[in-house]
Amino acid sequence: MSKRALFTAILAAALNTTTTAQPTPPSEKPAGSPAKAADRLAWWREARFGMFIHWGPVSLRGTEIGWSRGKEVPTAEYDALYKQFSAERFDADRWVALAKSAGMKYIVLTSKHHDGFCLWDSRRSDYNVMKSPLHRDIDRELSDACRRAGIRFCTYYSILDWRDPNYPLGEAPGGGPKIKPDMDTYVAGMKGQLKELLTNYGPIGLVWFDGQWEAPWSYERGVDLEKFVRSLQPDTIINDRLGPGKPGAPALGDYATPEQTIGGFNRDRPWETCMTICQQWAWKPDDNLKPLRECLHALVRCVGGDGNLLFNVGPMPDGRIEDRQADRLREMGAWLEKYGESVYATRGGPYMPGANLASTTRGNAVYLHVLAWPEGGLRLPALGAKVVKSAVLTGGKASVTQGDDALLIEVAPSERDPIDTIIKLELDREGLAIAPIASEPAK
Ligand code: JFZ
Repeated sequence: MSKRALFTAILAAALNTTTTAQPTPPSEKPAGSPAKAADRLAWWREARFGMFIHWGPVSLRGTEIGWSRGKEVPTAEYDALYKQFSAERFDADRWVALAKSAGMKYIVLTSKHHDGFCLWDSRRSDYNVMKSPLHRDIDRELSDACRRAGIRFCTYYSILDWRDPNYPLGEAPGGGPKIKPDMDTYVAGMKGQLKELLTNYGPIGLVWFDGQWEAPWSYERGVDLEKFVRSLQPDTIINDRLGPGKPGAPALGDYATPEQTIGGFNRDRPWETCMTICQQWAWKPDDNLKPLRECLHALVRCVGGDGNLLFNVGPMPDGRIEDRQADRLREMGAWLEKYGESVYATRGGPYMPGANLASTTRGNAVYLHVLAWPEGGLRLPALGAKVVKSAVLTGGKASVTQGDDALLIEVAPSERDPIDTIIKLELDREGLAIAPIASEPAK
């Protein structure tokens, strides 16, 4: 071997890459190709955990954002709330610091929800935060704070707008019928707003569309919108709520968005569950807060299914996030601080999530998250790989018995973790090379 080849080999080993498998340069990957999508999605897949924020003048009432307009809150009243929206205690750095201490890697802000209120300084609508006593560009402050902290800033944008006079459904500003709505004019305005969001606030990690299900919208408009977003930020990720599905046509967007439920195991189509830490998306006084166990199980079940969790908080009208919600998030962060190796940058499987178990894998390691212990220990179908080493990350020792058809895992009751006993198995091969296995024993 020449000196140069030897040097290259050592460097490659140090970087843990091979000299043969060169990734295709981005320029050679056609836009819209699966390889391009995989590149785009890489950071997000590793991140696994993000913060969703639903906020706006409606928090003054404590009712649901968008949906309570013209229902619990009469339309004229709802539309006038922005005049009292002062949020004196809004502090972007505090929100971002909280997300960070929760172990979250990205933040998705409701820049515009179904009620049409814009949290940024939009030239395309007077119904925006600069017209409130708050008078601060929330997207600006939050995106800047995110950049400082190394968190990806992302935006939620509702395709439907029940207040906009040009959008054909909903009620006119202040209530009553809309006089001459026009969808093409509306879409032009929407693109104008998206152009503001996608050019004035730095790189946007992802665009979380919503409100795509009403009749004025269509699959074709979704295709056009996806192209438009990519023309402005080719590397941004886009969720699937870009439009209604169309039989036989390709799915829109980069990933699926199960809501308030854990997505099913899927290693092909990326997905992200969005879920509230309480029950309502926007802040509601004394809303039911999920216990820590439920929060962590949601996270672990998502990751075990090869998905992400976008966990939602609703800040209060004064701009602060409730202490009890913040405490819960920090508890999750403390847990991730200890056991993050079994979550971040892992893939779901090889065991698919079941009643008692979720599992994740990275390299030759497989992490078993035991969420409940069956009588007589955990009895799983065989892995089809040899376990060469085991450890219990949450403390104690596991006995691992490898049979031809079954893998038996036992941890003494006193050493089981009440929330999640995490057992790390080292295999004789890569966990991802193993085809997904049902986690219930074969009958
Ligand atoms: C949507 C929003 O409507 C909701 O406010 C929140 O932002 C969530 C993340 O996404 O969820 C929906 C969408 C559609 C219906 C209900 C909730 N629907 O058609 O009944």
